[in-house]
Amino acid sequence: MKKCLIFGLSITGVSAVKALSRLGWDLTILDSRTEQELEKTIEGLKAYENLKYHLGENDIDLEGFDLLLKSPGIKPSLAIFDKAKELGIEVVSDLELAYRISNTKHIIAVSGTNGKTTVVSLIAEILKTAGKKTQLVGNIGVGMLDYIFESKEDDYFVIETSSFQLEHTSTFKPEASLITNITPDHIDWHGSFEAYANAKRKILNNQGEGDITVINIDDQYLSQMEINNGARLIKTSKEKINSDGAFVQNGKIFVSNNGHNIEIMDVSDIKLLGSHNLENVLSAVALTYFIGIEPEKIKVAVSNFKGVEHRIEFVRDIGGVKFYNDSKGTNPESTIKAIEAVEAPIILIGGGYDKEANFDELSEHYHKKVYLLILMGATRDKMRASALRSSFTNIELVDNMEEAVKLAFYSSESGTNVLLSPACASWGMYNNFEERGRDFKAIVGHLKERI
Ligand code: UMA
Repeated sequence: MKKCLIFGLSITGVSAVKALSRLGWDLTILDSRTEQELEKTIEGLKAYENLKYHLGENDIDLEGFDLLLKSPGIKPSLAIFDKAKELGIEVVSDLELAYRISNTKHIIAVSGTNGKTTVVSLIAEILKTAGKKTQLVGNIGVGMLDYIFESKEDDYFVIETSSFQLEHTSTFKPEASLITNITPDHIDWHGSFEAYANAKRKILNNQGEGDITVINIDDQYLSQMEINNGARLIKTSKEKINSDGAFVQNGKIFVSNNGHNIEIMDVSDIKLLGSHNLENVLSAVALTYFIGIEPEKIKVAVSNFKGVEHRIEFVRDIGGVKFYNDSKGTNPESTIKAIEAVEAPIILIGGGYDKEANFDELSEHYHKKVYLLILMGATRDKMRASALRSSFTNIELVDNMEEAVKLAFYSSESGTNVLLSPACASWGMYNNFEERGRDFKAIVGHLKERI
């Protein structure tokens, strides 16, 4: 019987308890939160007997454990991971463990700094339209181990993978991997951009003949990345044509298969806003085409796809003032893309947890379209200082979402677009970006029309 330490008892930990109990493993749970804080979760797991809890700290005597399953959000710099290394105890992510346990042949994994959720959602829609049984799991908010026993060999697993999850993989090998783009993010967790980019690359390292690797070469880092993993390399671009890939010409999306061009659809049929979303569509189109989905099914699914919650999601129009929820804008890059996608004049609500990001490039983008910048959270002063350095001065600081939304509404007039795109994670104010987005939408929902 394997003796496993499950570190972290939230989405990942709960899904691990449920799956690994079925395998009859001996499970101990470690979490820095106290029994009282975890009361509801523990109550929900009471059917699982023989669980051992070690709560209220980040450490435990590791003697006797075979495996340490680390929840992705937990920083790898904690002392317990050094101890695990010394004792030769393997530390894995749920991504690695799910891969080892599952018997599903069709694993599609998507990584990248931005656009992952849109791309996996689109891929899943295309597969479903083509009649394939598909599970969408991972960083999108669904535990990786949730469906492994229900799934059959021919089912498709579409996995949104984060750098946190990829970092602790060793044998994970998807049949199709895709990287959307790589720009600096999560430096506080990984320690450096290089370490972050290397974690993302792990998605394709074990691939080989018979597999496909899809990359977006409109991204500067990816366009220069050397890939020699033996898989078929598919490149997508809004401009450049590759013999194996997807591209745009005369307002149409084409796939090129060994230099043979196949028309997929008109760009004007895409309902998603912004040129970054065109890149996302190209990625999803290329991946699904090269795993054998019919072009007609791809066209139908992409044309019907209206986007994902919390990603430049249209919320409400009050007398010509439109509200957009881009709570998933958790880094400066994605907020730049949201600013580019939404029409001016924009009132931008930003700020949140400090991931040690640099906001200077973002600040340069305010001038183009942003009329007023409303900042909250731990980064508000840092973001304000950066905006001032770029000579953008129309800035207000607030303490919470309600103040931010009300101030935005009172400062707006018909034609203004109010955009929540924080450029930061939600922690410190919320448990996750979904909660932040829902709070924004609820507050916007309660605003009264002006007379
Ligand atoms: N904990 C400790 N000690 C610590 C830190 C945390 O014990 O030092 C405990 C917490 O008390 C809590 C648990 O660990 O009980 C939290 O674990 P977690 O942060 O890994 O959260 P999960 O709920 O398991 O969700 C994770 C992903 N979260 C993160 O990577 C931060 C979810 O991605 C993912 O959907 C889920 O697994 C299923 O795969 C969220 C995310 O924010 C959406 N991702 C980042 C992003 O998109 O930018 C990477």
